[in-house]
Amino acid sequence: MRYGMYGLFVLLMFCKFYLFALYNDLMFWTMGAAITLSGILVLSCWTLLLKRNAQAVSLLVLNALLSFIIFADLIHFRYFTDFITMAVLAQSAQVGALGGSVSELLQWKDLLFFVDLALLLGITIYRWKWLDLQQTMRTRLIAATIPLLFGALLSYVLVTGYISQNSNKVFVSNWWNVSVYNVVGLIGFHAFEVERYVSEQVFGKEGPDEAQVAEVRTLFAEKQNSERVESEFFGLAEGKNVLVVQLEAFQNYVIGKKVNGSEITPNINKLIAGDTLYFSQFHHQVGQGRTSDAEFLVNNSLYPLPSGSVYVRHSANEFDALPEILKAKGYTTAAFHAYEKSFWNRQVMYKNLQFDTFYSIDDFKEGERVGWSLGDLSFFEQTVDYLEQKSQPFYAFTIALSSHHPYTKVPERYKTLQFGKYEGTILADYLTSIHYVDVAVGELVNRLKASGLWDNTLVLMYGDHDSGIPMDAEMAKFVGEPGDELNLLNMKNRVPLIIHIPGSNAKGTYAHTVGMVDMTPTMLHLLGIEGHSYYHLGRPIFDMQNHLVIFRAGSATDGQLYFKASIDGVFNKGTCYRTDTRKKVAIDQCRALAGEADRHLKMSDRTLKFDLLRSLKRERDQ
Ligand code: GP9
Ligand code: MN
Repeated sequence: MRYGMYGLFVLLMFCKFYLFALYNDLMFWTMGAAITLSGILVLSCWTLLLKRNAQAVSLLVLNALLSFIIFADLIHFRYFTDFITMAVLAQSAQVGALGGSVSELLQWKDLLFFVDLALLLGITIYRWKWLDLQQTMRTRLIAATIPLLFGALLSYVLVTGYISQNSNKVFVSNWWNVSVYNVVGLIGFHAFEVERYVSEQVFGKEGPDEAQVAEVRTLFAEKQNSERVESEFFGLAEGKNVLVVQLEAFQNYVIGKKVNGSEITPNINKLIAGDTLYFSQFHHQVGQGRTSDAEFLVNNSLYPLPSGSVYVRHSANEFDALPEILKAKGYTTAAFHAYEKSFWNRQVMYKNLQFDTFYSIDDFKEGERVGWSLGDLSFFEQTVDYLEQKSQPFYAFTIALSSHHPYTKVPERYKTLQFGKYEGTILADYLTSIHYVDVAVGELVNRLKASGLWDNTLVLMYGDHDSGIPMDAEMAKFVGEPGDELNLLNMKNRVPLIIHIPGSNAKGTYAHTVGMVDMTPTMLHLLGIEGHSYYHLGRPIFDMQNHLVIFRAGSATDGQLYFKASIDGVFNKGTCYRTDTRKKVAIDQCRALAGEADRHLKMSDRTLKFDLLRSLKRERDQ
């Protein structure tokens, strides 16, 4: 009978996890089913050690507990397309946000998660009077060990099999909780997430000591001093709306270039030739957090993490974020991205950064699909419709997506470029999708002009990161770029930055070295907001001087030198180039540059790891 109860428990729980996947349209069969079964066995095997009545009660309690967790995840998922995480539990505001709508999220079919409990309670009470069968502890030990070993081994084989076939990126970068769930199931996801949270937030918290905090303070103080840039651009866009347009994988080398006689980006080229500023030596600085790192850099002026995304790992931290700063100055803030709202943990992070509203895929009408989701053309059109309704001034942060790897899903009518011998290659697909995005940008600008927004909105447009396409000298030549070693290296890091300042005829191309970390201070500068009390690691780009640009892997450039860090981070194994001759020079010449890069990254990491802005901001605001 005790095995009967155990078997019944395993079956019931398996069905509930299956229902959870079914209700939420998530993957389950094969990998999901096997990993779920192994999880249930490991979690419950200990009950076989108990005497019969104690076992029945334990199974009942365990069932109730797991059912409650599945149910809570179910409700949360219906609303947020995400599972409950420790960070969400820690951020009571999130739970509060759902508060009002919980009753609307409940459905009658959810009762299926609980009907068995009443029945099992009945059976347990009914059997209570029966004599406990005497089983030796030894028999019980063997009975409990079997599901434990089987379950543990099964999970081990499944997860290590997955990692060796793919990689462990899904756990390290952790771009989407649903992707982790697809590998390890719901029990596995919570085990993974709780372990990471506890090791980072509970055990990883010792320190920093006073000296370490002092080092962080010193760096911020240096930056705050260098924020005081005198320029004719200060306050040029004071009181105006701000629209940031982040374009997916949009590299700088396509700007102004032709393939077989046709411009790749005719609309953007026209924009650059008109009343906009174009920064040709603007660098992305993202790490594993890719799009989310670009968003983070641009809105917070801190560096991304050495592994994973700040959006996922530190979404509960305190930041000196641009939306928060602008909100305090009376701005309405909104983020727009036509994709799942839980991807990169955006909906949690956006609340924290103080975006009032997040328009995700749920808020966009159906339209032409390109790549992963709604095409940028329709995305921009609908975004402008929303912007027209916004109270002003607004800060709108928009993230386009159509030019996402693998660049293959562009509708036929945009496939007008000819690629000669590169026809059919990933480079051709990439340039075609960029060409489509250019059409979308052209339409965005038309709409902004037609709605009158163009004349009272500061618009900043840039690419989020590289395309991931390895370029050789011949490919570089094909897109009109020099094929030397340094340029091939740096082509990857350069994305375009275009700024439209309303009501001014500021224009021209600027070729000093700048980076994403400079964006928040730059926007504050244009808006006429003194930036020197904020905790940012960038500086306004209107000093018209080369800036220190640091890449996450420890490479860096100051406009004169370019230091390429080695994979293992050993300084002497790195490479040092001069940017004017584009030739390698003795590694020692890059020592100071590499040291500064290392210091900035370390201080930024420390700030994030220990949530130092919480106390620094408190001291400042007192
Ligand atoms: C999807 C988008 C993905 O929301 O952010 O882009 P990626 O991070 O893979 O570049
Ligand atoms: Mn991206």
